[in-house]
Amino acid sequence: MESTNERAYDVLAELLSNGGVDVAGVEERLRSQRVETPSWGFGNSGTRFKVFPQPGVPRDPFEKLADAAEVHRHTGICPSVAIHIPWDRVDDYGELEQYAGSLGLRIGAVNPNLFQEEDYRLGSVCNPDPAVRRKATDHLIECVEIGREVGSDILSLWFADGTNYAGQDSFVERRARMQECLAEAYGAMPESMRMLLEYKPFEPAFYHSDLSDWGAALTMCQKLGERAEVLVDLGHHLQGTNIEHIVALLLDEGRLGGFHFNNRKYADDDLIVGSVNPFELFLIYVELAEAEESSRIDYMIDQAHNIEAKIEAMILSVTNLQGAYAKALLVNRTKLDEARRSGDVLSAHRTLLDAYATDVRPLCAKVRKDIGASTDPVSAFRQSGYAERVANERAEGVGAGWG
Ligand code: LRH
Ligand code: MN
Repeated sequence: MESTNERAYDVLAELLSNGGVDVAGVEERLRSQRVETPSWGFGNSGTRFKVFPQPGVPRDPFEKLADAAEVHRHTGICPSVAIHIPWDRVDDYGELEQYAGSLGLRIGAVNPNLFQEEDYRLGSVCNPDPAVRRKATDHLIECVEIGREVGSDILSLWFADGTNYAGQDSFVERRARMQECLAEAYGAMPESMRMLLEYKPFEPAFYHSDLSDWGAALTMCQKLGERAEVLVDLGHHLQGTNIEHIVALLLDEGRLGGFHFNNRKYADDDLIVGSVNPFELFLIYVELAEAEESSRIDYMIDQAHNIEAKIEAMILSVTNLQGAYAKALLVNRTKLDEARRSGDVLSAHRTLLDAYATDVRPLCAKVRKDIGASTDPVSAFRQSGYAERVANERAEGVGAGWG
């Protein structure tokens, strides 16, 4: 007896193929979608006002990997986990990599942390004090070594560096200091490793940030070398910024290295991706779907689940990304190109709206089933009792967090 989902899928597949969509091709790309989860998204996090600890939060990097494996089990497309150093520092990184392998995972991007030590009050790689820059560069090189040990080929860099008052320091001298430090770290990377530079307009710096926007990051990458690319964190844009345009531009420059997916209503809110502006996420995937076959892009989530259940939030985030990608793959490119060429403004716009308005849930459910994952991941996770089980197992000790 066909389930409702299966019947819904059959109706949708027929509708799409009658509309000229290569349904098998779309499903193949959905099966090969990959999203990397952040180890720190499973730990306690909050705002400057309060961190609300949650029961069952992992107490060490191994338990973070166990939770990430649960996300992969239900979604089928999250086989790698980004780590953050020192939050995920362990005595034996080989053991951590082994454990990840035993869970069907691998360690993804390695994120150094140059924003939580007193020495970095006036910056890390941009600090006026050469001794502080030396310390910061040594940490970057330490993370390159950790990358070698865990089999990672991504060094993912974000700098809190900036100033709080006009006149505090020289923009250009800080930029030269950063380039010198990053060039040394770049030189320490094995040929297989890429360096991702993540920009952010403000916070914790409130007058200027040294890597403030895509232009600052792109031009720094061009100075460093071919294996330096830009990372776009969706929360790192001023209100009114057209992020999909930036994505298209970086793709055209061949320097779009990766994403930190999340969503915001105001600033760097780190909310669940697609929870505030799902249409924007769709438009970003419309640009990616067209160009991604020619470039390697690392899709990562970077969120802080301050009040909501963390594993479920991660699973919901991944299903939102699967949905956005599926809708973007349904755009009738021939019709779009025709409308654009003939200046038919609204026909071009409605071609996107048609794809966006398609309920792709039966398609995503079928694809997840085909790759051995859950048709309805959030419900399956809730029914698994995993959250209750780990809350009991992890009752002792302290949940991991940002410090
Ligand atoms: C900075 C940022 C960066 C991380 C941190 C957890 O806002 O987006 O990517 O290192 O969050
Ligand atoms: Mn980020």
